[in-house]
Amino acid sequence: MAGKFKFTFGPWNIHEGADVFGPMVRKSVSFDKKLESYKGMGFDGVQFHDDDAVPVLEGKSASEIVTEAKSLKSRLDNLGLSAEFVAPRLWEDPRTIDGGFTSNDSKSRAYAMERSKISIDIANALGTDLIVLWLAREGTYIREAKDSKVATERLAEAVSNMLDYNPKIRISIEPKPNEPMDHAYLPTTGHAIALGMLTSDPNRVGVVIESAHAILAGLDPSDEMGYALAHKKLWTVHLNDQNGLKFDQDKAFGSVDLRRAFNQVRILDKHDYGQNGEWVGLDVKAMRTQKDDVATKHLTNSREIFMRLLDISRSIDESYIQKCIEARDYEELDLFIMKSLLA
Ligand code: XLS
Ligand code: MG
Repeated sequence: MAGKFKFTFGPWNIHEGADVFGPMVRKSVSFDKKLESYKGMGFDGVQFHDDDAVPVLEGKSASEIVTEAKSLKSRLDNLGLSAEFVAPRLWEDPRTIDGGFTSNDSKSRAYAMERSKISIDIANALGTDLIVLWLAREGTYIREAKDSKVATERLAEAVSNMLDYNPKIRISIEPKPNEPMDHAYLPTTGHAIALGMLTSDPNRVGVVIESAHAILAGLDPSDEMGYALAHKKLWTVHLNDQNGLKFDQDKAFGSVDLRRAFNQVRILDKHDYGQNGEWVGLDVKAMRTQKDDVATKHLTNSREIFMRLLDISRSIDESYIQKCIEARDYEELDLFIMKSLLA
């Protein structure tokens, strides 16, 4: 238990505070200013959507896109930052109203595929082999709208096409059970890993586990992580927190349930997460009430909580835990963990 962790977040995690019920409440921070803030806050890597890296993809040729991505790569190099992954943003275009890969319209499916290939080119130019697929609209509002067997086959085919397009990339699927859809096709870690088995190269398909998404599925994020670790499929994480079954809150890590956060840190540390270059990614939103000059505290707080929980986990009396387990005295273990968190 002595590994070192390195952290990332995406530029969308510094935001203006708009929500579905109201407009922006903070000034926009330029992309360059955001990048300049990473190191000072203790972050060494950046997560990207395709159009975070190359804004306004529409109308640009493939070579223009790659040139722009390469110039971003040198800016990252100058700042001492690495790109962690690139994710195609498949949920905002009018062509993906009914989903991308699982759309009933073949033109939409073709668009989703083209856009995903562009993301791969961008990742390549940014020097990362990791593609994240958060499949926002791959699901339904009503059961009868799509055929779930066909949809699953279409997802597998799309992932295979991406793998075949570039033999070096790895794809981490980010499961989420709902929102924006009523039901999403890849709701859990198990679904994501199993989908990988239907593709042309299962070895290159893994998962990213977002704490809030697991909680929304009624699952414990640390157990989901353990499941993925056992399959050697946990290639990145999106840590945050979530207060029960409601909209996806992306709260600061540990801010709702410290013990749940503790167990995520613990399972990662116990099984040497990071030894193969995996990053600790955050996906957190600032509260809308936060003023401009203090609108990055959710990021630094999340990182601080991770490090403090790591300290607790590493200094805890493991032999006492073992004793409780041997005696099958889980009440005693329960209190011991709570006291350790209170200390
Ligand atoms: C949204 C997702 C998104 C992905 C990247 O809920 O978490 O942020 O991580 O597309
Ligand atoms: Mg996420």
